[in-house]
Amino acid sequence: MDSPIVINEEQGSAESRGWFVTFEGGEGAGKTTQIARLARTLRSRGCDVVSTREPGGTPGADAIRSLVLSGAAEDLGTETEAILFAAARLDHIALVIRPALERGAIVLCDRFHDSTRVYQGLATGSDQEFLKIVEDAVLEDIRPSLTLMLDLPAEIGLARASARRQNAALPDRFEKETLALHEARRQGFLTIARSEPDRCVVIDALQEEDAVARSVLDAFDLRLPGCARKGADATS
Ligand code: T5A
Repeated sequence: MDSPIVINEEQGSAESRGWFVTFEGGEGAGKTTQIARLARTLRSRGCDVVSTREPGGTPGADAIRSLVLSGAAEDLGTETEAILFAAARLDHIALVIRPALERGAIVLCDRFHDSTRVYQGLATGSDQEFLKIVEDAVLEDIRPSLTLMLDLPAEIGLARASARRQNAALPDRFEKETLALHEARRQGFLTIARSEPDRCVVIDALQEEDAVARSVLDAFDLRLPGCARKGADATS
């Protein structure tokens, strides 16, 4: 196995190491919007930024995305769905995330392992020990340096997601579930944030878009100062 990339406590201490930042939260919380904005800001500082998403990010993972979001795997049960997300993540890490981090890039990822912990885990009552074994096997040393949890009432996020769809498509496998379950997922993300405060920052996603972007950038600069400095050095 390759030598491990230490991405947690030694952020940016070696020039060749990148930074792995994940965005998490419920449906329509604004993750895609905010990743695009943060990527633009960081690129304007001269940073090498890779924006990606889960499930997906590679042709193989995108195929699994289509399968899972269509609902075709729903009857197989939550743990099987967790394995499908894990398979997509394994490919995504191998082909996109690890190579980008190894060359020193900032990887901004729309959902990652916390989504499995919440959607297939905390909010479902499935076997936590099983999910932990799968998570450790897939992630190995690839752990986010920073996770931005975009938080807002589930009802509002769902309304935003629905407005964006403009009736062009039906809600996917997860969007169509009950409001109570979406609220349970919101609480699941907040529970993770409380239990891992060194990694997670909760962002008030109810604010208007520019204010959310400022909160995201402030959290990024505060938590990953070496990363901001590296970008500034690159442009000077
Ligand atoms: N899943 C995923 C699992 O179950 N397990 C897993 O392990 C993983 C990785 C993915 C689904 O898969 C599940 C979770 C999901 O259900 P997806 O289509 O990728 O499905 O869905 P989401 O990740 O939820 O992405 P969405 O596109 O629905 O939401 P975003 O990205 O959070 O929101 P965004 O930025 O697209 O914004 C939604 C709308 O709101 C507006 C935007 O313009 C857009 O129209 N908006 C705002 N409006 C007002 N104020 C603001 N501050 C706004 N910010 C954005």
